[in-house]
Amino acid sequence: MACYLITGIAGFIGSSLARALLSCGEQVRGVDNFSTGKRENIVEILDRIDFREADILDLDAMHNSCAGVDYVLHQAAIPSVPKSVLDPLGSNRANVDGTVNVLLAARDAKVKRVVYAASSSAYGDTPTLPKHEAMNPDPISPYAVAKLASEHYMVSFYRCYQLETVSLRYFNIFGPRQDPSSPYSGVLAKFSTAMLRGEQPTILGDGEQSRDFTFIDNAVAANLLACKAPAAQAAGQVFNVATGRRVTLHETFKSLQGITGYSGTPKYGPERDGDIKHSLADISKAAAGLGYKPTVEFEEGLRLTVEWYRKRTSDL
Ligand code: UD2
Repeated sequence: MACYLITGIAGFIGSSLARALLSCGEQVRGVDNFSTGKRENIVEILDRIDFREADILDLDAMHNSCAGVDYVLHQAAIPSVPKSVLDPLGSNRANVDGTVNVLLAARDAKVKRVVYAASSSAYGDTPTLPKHEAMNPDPISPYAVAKLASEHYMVSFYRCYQLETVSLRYFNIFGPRQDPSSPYSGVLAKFSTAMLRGEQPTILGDGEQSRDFTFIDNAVAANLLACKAPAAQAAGQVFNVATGRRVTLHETFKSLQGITGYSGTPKYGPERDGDIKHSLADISKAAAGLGYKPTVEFEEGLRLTVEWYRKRTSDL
């Protein structure tokens, strides 16, 4: 049994990782400051995890949290492009300074490996598709810059201190427990819940933008593989975590009409500042280096997600 520290454990991805690790019989410790995470995401597992309410900006708390840990899964972040455009300093603090704290604490505690939640936003709006890891990054939003800076810190800590680090560039992860209620929530959480309530979702832009939407179980599997992959293949490396297929918002809206039964039309609003037009991953590096293979395709993931929200529509 290994001990895992999950930063951002009360978030959508952090709490999903915790559940998966518990079901494998692993020991789970977690930190969260509830800035975007929610207590309800971990309430059912609180008696089985070592939870500490703490901010990753608190270096002492990070040192305490890393003591005796084998693997750190660093998910804590302020994950939003538009929020970072409004508050670049706040984004930088959480997404860069916070990461450096986690790395320092992990280095000092001699953890075996740190796996980091990087972002596909690092690629920016370069026209080449699919995006592969050897391409030059070209971030647009402050969020994308911060996520890329933290990736560089991951590599730096491997080179300077031999702390094994792996960055996973998540491509629009979605699924149960993703918060639909904030103005900065992911589009699938917002669309699914709006359409279940019979409300019009808002498409920002022309609806022809596309994403490699990736169901949560695939991201969870990638993290577990990234902990165990041989260092020669994984340490100091960056990997795309995606499905290798993209869908437009219009296509997504149509799929959701079928699943939710919503028969109305969408509204349209202005394109967001810092938005990316098309995003699609080449996942061959993760396949070769980590043994990663997506197991849940987009439509199936969408069905599972809507089912989960449907059971909770009364609370939405
Ligand atoms: C970026 C990253 C993603 C992750 C995420 C964290 C890219 C390609 N992806 O996601 O990997 O790091 O940031 O937040 O950079 N939209 C609407 N209506 C809405 C909400 C959104 O039309 O109500 C549009 C939005 O303008 C965008 C698309 O939906 O074109 C996806 O938006 P999102 O906020 O779900 O995710 P995105 O792509 O900014």
